[in-house]
Amino acid sequence: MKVTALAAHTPEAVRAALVARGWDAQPAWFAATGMQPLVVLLEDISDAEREALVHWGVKAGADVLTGAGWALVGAAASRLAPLARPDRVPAGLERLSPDLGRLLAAHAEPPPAWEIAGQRLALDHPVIVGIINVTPDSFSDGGRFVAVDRAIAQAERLMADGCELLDVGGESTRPGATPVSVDDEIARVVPVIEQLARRRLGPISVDTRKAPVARAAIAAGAAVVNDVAGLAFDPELTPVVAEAGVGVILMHMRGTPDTMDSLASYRHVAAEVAAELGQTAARAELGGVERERIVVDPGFGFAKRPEQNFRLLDELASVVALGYPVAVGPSRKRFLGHATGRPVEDRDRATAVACALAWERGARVFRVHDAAVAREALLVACATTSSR
Ligand code: PMM
Repeated sequence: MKVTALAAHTPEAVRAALVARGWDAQPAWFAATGMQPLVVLLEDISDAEREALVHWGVKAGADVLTGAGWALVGAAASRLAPLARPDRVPAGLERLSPDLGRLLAAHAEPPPAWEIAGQRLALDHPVIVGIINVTPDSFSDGGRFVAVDRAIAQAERLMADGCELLDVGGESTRPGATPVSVDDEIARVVPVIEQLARRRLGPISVDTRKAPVARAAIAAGAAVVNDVAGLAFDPELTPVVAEAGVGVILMHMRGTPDTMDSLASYRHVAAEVAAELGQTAARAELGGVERERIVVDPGFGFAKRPEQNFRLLDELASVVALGYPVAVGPSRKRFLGHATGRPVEDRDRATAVACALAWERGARVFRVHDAAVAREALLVACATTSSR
């Protein structure tokens, strides 16, 4: 007899073993994803539901750990599947089916594309978003044309380095940054977006929390709104996004850039961020934003301490399981400096590694300052995980 351990973190190992033994590709893939172990945390459950779960777990051969109001269920996806089917779910566990069904569907078939205004971005490879910050100092020193020219040069470099989206922002969201008025923010971003659109550089995203800025940016040619506040800062922004049919990045944070550092308190950061982002996305859908246009982002550095950012990165699967494409923006952030000791201007290699780790855990969209080095890391990560 010969015994070989197969990699359990990816269905590719089982798929390859089956295909090597004559299985067809598709059934091999379904069997492989079915065999993959999943762990699901259930909260706000009743005593009767706990009891029903324990009974089911014994029969199904699943691990069930429970306490007052919660249960952790660990089993292969194929064993959990009956719980997600209204016709097969055991009595007393009916309440579980809809959410578990969504989770299993996201696991088996992640979103293939992201719909932005006028185009769809395929997600079978890393989508790199280049950052164009239209910084205030460009205004004090020389006026708008200097800023626009610099932004165009940066955009040309980012596109040449493989970006598929350019994210233009006119408001710093760092803690303690001076607030920018709507008029100033529009005056910063709109001339840049107009010039990018005129030169067919893009598609373009606008990094803003404010409806009037988004409206002006969309009129100038933006196809995506990237909101670090997840549409919670300006109630008028949801209808703007919904009516324009643009793509949207909903980022997780707590409070505002001024208050967020005091709100970085979590018992289990990945589970809480995923739950809060799930609510944010559900609110956006209720407000009329189409599901296919939504990307969620865990918001590295926003209301998170360094060690919390690393936990969140490692446990990104909780956010991926929401079923929306996931974007990450670790670029040059403080937590990377915390691990490497490097200053902000020397964190692009660390950024690239964080992007590769995030890809492997299911992220598909990567917001970076230096696209060339991130792209190399992501090409290696993508080639490693996409053997089919
Ligand atoms: N980070 C910053 C700004 N905008 N948008 C998204 N979607 N995700 C992020 O992580 C994010 C963002 C702050 O970083 P910067 O000041 O270096 O642009």
